[in-house]
Amino acid sequence: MKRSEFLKRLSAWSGAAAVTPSAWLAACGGDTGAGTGPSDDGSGPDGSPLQLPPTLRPDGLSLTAREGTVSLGPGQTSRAWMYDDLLPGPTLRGRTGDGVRMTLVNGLQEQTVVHWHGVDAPEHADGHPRLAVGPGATLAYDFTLENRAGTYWYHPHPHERTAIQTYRGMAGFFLVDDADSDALDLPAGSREVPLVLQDKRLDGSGEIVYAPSGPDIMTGFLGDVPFVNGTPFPYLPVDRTLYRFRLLNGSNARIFDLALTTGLSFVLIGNDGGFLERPETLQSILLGPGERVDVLVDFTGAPAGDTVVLQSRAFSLAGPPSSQGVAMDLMRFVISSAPAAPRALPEALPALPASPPTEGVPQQTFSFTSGMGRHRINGSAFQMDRVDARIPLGEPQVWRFLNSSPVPHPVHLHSAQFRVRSRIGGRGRLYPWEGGLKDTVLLMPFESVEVVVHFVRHRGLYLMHCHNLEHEDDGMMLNFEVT
Ligand SMILES: [Cu+2]
Repeated sequence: MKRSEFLKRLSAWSGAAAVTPSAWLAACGGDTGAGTGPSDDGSGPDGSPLQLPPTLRPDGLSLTAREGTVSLGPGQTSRAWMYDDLLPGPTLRGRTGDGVRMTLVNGLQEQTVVHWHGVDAPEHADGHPRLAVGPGATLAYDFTLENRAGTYWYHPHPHERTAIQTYRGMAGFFLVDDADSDALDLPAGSREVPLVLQDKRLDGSGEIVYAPSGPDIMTGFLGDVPFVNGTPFPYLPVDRTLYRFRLLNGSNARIFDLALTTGLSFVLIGNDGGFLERPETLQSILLGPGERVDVLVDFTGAPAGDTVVLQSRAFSLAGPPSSQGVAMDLMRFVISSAPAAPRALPEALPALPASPPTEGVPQQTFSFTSGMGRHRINGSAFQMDRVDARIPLGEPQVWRFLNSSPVPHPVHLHSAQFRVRSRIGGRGRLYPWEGGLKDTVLLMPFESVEVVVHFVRHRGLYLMHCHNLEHEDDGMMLNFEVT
């Protein structure tokens, strides 16, 4: 297909109310008349296969941040900022107790730093923006992996440049295993698939654009095109058996209400901080920026040749008009005709760490406001050297997050996982994916949540911020010190 033709189709697609597979396939030059399953001539599905980054042990590795060229679909390339020239970056995978020894090499034209999101890193290795290094410099990370098995990730965290660097492609998974996860004997190898969900805007020449307007900063920068592992609407051939998907919302601002077509459900087994108390079968999961879920999907009963679509369902949201909540088709699972052995679902999951006592513990309140287009916590914008909250090491506290605004705020804490205790206002309840341990909790407009925090490992300066990255860069972030 000629470049001009691609662009014409792409612009037609970007204006559509809902993002549909046929629209993407048309933009990519696929046959618009074709379905989303395998082609009649047996040459395979239309569009791009799901990309799977290599899995590496985070021990003695260097990670180079730089601009490169990436394929966004058949015949279409774009410039991106990436780790090791990959979008998403390499999947890091270690075990609890392992040493993490990584060197960040900054090949960008601006400063950067890596934050290991959800990982309990010591202060010097947490990726605070004051630790960012300039072009050509390197930054060494050396710490012990203390988290339980779970789905963590990594992304940049430089001052006021987190949004653009993450959006342009810098993000990857950081998976942790331990004896508990080994004992579960979950689907592995090609049947354990990390999926990072993102959205992007492409300009008239097919390049990824990042140029937020005032209204974009109010809502967060929303893309027209959903990407899974760096490709729009990819397909993954699957056998008729059980799969494990590690789902990460790596978008700047987009919230996904995930569901599967053809009546299939998710069996939720984990979230931000590892396994939940028990498996739970769900028809949909609402995932805000920064949040993760670990789910099993059983394709055993699916007819050979069938296509199952991972969708984000439409949802309505009060507040300023935007494309937040628009329906999107994210990717396809194409069911193989080869026989596969069925596998049982786990009946039980590893025990959660004991909860700290919360009776009579100190409380702190943090109010997230978005007045006049400025995003603030307790009325203040982030300042690098100001400490806004202190908490003694080992002391449990109840922290209350108030969203006093008409836009969602996914609130993220560095240093340690917390437990979500209650939600009032808005949806007024907690959801199964908000049990267990969390590092990011979604506050829809005018909701308040209470969380129990308990920092037991590391003293030092850490961050609390909104994980809507435009809000974060606008100053919706603060320093807290574990003393
Ligand atoms: Cu926010």
